[in-house]
Amino acid sequence: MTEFPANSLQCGRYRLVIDGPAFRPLVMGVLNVTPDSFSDGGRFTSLDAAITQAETMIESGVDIIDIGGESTRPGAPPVPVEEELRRVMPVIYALRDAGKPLSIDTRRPEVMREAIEAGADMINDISGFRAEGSLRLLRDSDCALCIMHMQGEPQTMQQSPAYEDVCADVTAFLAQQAAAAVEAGISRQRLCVDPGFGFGKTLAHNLDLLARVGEIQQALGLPLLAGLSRKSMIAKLTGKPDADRTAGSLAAALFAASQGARIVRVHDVAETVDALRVWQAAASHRTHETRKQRPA
Ligand code: 7PJ
Repeated sequence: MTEFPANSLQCGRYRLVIDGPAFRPLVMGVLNVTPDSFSDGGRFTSLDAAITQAETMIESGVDIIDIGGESTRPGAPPVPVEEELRRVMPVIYALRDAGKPLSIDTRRPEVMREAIEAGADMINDISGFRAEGSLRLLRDSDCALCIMHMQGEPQTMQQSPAYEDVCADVTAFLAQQAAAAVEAGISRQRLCVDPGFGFGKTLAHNLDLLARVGEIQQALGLPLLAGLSRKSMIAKLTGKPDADRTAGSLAAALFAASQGARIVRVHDVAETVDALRVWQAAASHRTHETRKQRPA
């Protein structure tokens, strides 16, 4: 397994183990907060729905809850900052004592600031903290930062993604933003990186990156988070665009974990936790057997 300078990720109120004998890949569960909706009869708010979903994730063994109030799917229209805050903040207040690290999926410094003040443990930024002032405002907290690579902007990023060398380009961007974070006074122990599957990438780009997750992580010396769950690449590979993407997403998560990814970001938490447990029992048993046969 890759050796890191540190075997933990500083994540607000938590220190997450990301290496060493006690390590197992961490599962980040996606909690999308949609605008309030009214169902027949009673009032069914998005806050109630989000809390229920978070409770289910916790029972299923989630390690980090990733709260997002801005849809960043390809082609999605932008959400005003006030609306993003209105969606996300009540969920942070409702879940901050739930016993799990809370990550906030946002690109906006205003949302980052309020989320950190309310007790968020991690900021997950699909734009890799390119917004002016975002790194500076996080300096004095101890939250984790997930630096993700995205080419272009969500509305247009899938129109014609192009790279000289996708793995080299993505690695260079992540290294540059990690250096900018350190320059801004943020310890490397608070950083993780993400190649940003599906964010300005063709299927071929995504497969190149997935195959080289281990190399990218090694080159940066930072824990890598892989978000493959329900992405369009899964539908493209199965050839069933409208079908359930769970099985394909599980295969992708296990492959990323087998390449050394430290965190997987998923929608299907219970299924992913089970799959990782089985994979890891077999993988660590094999390592153990190999050590017995060939003493160091
Ligand atoms: C990702 C994300 C991802 C990280 C989204 C979706 C689109 N954050 N936020 N990595 N994807 N770090 O879930 O399909 O891949 S939103």
